[in-house]
Amino acid sequence: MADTARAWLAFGSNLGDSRALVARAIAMLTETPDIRLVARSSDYRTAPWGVTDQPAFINACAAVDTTLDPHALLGRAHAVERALGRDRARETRWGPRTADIDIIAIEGVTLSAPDLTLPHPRLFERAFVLKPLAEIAGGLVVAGHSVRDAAAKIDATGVEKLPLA
Ligand code: PH2
Ligand code: MG
Ligand code: MG
Repeated sequence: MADTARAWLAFGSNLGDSRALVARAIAMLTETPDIRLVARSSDYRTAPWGVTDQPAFINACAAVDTTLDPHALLGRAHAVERALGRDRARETRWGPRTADIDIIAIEGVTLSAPDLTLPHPRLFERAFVLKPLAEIAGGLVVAGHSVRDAAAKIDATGVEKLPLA
């Protein structure tokens, strides 16, 4: 059997029915045998970061176990984004999108490729990732930093945990 690694993923949407799109993205990505859903956070409504003049996002995080290598996992994530209406050719950096799936970290992997850096280089700047991630992986240590501690310290203004839909 192929090796299995734990991976932590961040999901976001701020176009269309964003809560449904995030749920759909998690379901589509994990309905294949080589990516198994381990845990999923609550949804969060979050103020836009980076480009602030755009609608609020829905964000969530998930933990998965996968036999895929990092680039194969990224390819699956991009395919799900496309299936949910995302068109990378027509969007701006940090701008509005129907579905965004970011790989935050993969157990035992550090990687610096043109299309993928692991762990995610902006994790510790982003309350919209740290808060949901701490809910499902508080004990996780990324690049020597505890996710739980970082989530407790970061300014989380505009990050609101939502009740189950
Ligand atoms: N994603 C971005 C840019 N800004 N802001 C929030 N709150 N949540 C996001 O997921 C997000 C963002 C680009 O991927
Ligand atoms: Mg992305
Ligand atoms: Mg993103």
